[in-house]
Amino acid sequence: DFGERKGQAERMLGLMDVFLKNDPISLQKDILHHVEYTVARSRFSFDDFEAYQALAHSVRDRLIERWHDTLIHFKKEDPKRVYFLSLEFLMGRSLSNIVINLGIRDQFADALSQLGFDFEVLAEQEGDACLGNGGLARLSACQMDSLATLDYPAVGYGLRYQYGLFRQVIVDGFQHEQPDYWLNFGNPWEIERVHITYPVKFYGTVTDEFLNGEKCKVWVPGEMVEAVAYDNPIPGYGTRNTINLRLWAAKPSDQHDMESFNTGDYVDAVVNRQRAESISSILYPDDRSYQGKELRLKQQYFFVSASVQDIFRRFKDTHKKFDEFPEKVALQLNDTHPSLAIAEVLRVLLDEEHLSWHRAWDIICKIFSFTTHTVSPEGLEKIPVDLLGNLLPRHLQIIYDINFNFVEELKKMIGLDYDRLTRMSIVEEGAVKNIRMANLSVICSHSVNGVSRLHSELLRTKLFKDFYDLWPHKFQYKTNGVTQRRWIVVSNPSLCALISKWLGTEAWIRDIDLLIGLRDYATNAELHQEWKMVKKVNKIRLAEYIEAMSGLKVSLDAMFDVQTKRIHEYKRQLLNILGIIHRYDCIKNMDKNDRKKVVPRVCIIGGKAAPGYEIAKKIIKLCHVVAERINNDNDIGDLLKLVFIPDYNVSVAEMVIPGADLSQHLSTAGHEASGTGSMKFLMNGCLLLATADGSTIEMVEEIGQDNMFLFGAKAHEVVALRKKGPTLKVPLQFSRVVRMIRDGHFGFEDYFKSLCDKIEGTSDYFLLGADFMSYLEAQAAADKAFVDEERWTKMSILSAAGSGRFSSDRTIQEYAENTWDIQPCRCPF
Ligand code: Z2T
Repeated sequence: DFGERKGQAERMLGLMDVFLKNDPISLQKDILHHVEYTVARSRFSFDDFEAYQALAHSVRDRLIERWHDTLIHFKKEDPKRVYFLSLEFLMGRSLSNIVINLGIRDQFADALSQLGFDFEVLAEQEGDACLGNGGLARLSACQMDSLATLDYPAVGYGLRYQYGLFRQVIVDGFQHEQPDYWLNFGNPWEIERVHITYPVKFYGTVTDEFLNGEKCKVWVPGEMVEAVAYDNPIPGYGTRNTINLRLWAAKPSDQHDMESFNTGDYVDAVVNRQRAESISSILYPDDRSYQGKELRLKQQYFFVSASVQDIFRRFKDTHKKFDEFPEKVALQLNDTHPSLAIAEVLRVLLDEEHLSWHRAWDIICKIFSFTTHTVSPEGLEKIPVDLLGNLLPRHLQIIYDINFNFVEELKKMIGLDYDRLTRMSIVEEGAVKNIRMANLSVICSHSVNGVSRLHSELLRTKLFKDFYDLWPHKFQYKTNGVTQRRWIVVSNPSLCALISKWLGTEAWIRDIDLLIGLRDYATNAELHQEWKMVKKVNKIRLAEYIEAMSGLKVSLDAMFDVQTKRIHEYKRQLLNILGIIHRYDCIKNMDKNDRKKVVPRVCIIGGKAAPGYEIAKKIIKLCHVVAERINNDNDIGDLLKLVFIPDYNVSVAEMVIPGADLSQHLSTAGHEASGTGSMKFLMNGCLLLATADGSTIEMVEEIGQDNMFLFGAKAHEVVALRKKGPTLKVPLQFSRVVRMIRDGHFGFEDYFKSLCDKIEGTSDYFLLGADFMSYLEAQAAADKAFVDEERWTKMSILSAAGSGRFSSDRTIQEYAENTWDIQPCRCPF
């Protein structure tokens, strides 16, 4: 009876405060309440971790209020939504980010200090959520923050891995991988939705059947797994909007493998059921190689199928006609990893909603947009046809149908150019037949985005040239960005305060264009003083971390020179190490007087190597043996130090980046699709030493060539240089440092032989030799600038002032306007 329930609802409201209060007493009461009733500890004895848990739950309560209000508001308004599909989200810690976005950080800090706790100390109790590999995954996290802040009606979908990216431990200079069982200590930021579940089917056969006289396909699956939703509210800054990141976990389904219960052993059957959970158990740690593993394909389909069912359910709640689908739904594919969604949506429209191919295809062409993150053809994902046909027989048929129609159309347009038809086909013929997921994504999306201008150019002229010639209108780019909330406000509070003071407003936290206002003070002596102080504070924090971690004391007067990112040959950490050996060698050969002119450096390298990537692992070992030699050479002292920071992740980055003077981005031009680390350093007033690659090209345009240390061959020159190959002269300095490694100067010469072979002679694919002199010159220029403190500080201010374009707010606005066609939908306060 509605009348009665309404009466009850009113009574319930009367029992609750409309919203939780944020005054110091209420906050303290709430925290203590959670200590006693959630964490179940005595109010009189709880440690920092338990205090963190209670604090997190108090924050979570406030987060949930806004999240509910936002979801109700979206439901009422029913705007077109964007569904952001990504297999990886690298969230890091959440507490500080959430309280800052909710605007209640200081209130909580006050309440805690009255309870005798320090907010920062408790915030460090939180473990990182590492549900991703690197740039691509952190980009998803930054974009969620911007989607919420800009009030866009968005939903993120992903997988709730039980094991995140491995923890990197270094033993004797070698990388070892340890499992990251991150849920061990509970996760206060997720909301388990036991009733939001969908069945996901695998294997089986497809039969032809007749339904109302119409022929249709029926997929009889061989296995069924349940997807359970875990919701992660993502609050915007300066808005009530709090959007949802829904991550799926696999659970055994009641219908899973029914047979074994009737035929076999009951206990075995139950144990067998449990295997279903393995689908969402582990994140694959290779950031760009695809090994055609069945479990990975299962993960992809599992998350796609659950998300698509969820999207259809939401649509059908309020709509009857599928022709309205494109007016309400935009599906964003973060790389090809979720591209099975194309076949899945088609399958649902055809086999379950019984639309004609024509109508279903028309919908597909309007709803999907695809962003690719790679430059190399080898980086494009392929799935063996046998694997796909066995796991998802109906989807393979659908992909064949898409391809058949596409190739027929193509023939009409380009004639019988078989080479081109072969290149453009979704199916790759060969010893093993493969499905090319990138071709599928390009053919079925209305928009294909690159992640920087150069990247897009390379897509148009190389990777997807055939497609560009056919559909030039599809190809666009949205240069990546990062969120200033995480990368300045959370991670560099002193810089944040300084910027707000000089701009006279905190508005830049939502409106990054205001940052340019700092330019007016680029030579202001007072700002210079304060700017240097901020850097010093952050260098102290980093130096303390280094000492705690490795026992190494570093000088604060030295230039902190940082290269942190996944270890890859194309990112050329090896070039950095060779440069360091060269520097060491030079200092060794100097007399006392010359040594006085040397700019002291602390070189910091960090990053994980994919577990199976031998060369990358050797680079890590090389870094350690070189560090061992240099750091223990008393003759060198503070003039040069080399530190490898283990287990580089989001929270380590939050500490390292603000403390860097110089950061290095050394990818061979044309290989880094965008790069986002550089943007975080730039925002923090750190100078860049970089090649003209990915987004750095656009950074030069923003801050000017004079404020960066650019070096190396340009993308168009790289091709020509490679052709020269064996005739290329490499500088003596280069041969000399490589020889030092070969001759066992640092030990392990047998182990490093293959590494040296990779960069000498014709096999120097990434052109370390060709770029070496130019690299050393850029390094010398950086040294020169560093001794001129005033000039350096000015460059630093201009770097931060010019970083506005690299906010993910700008990226997301461009996507919303030019790709997804969605409008903000702001929840009233
Ligand atoms: C990744 O992080 C990136 C590209 C990939 O290609 C895979 C992964 Cl895991 C398949 C990076 C790019 O290397 C980097 O240039 C870019 O900034 C980042 O994605 C975000 O677009």
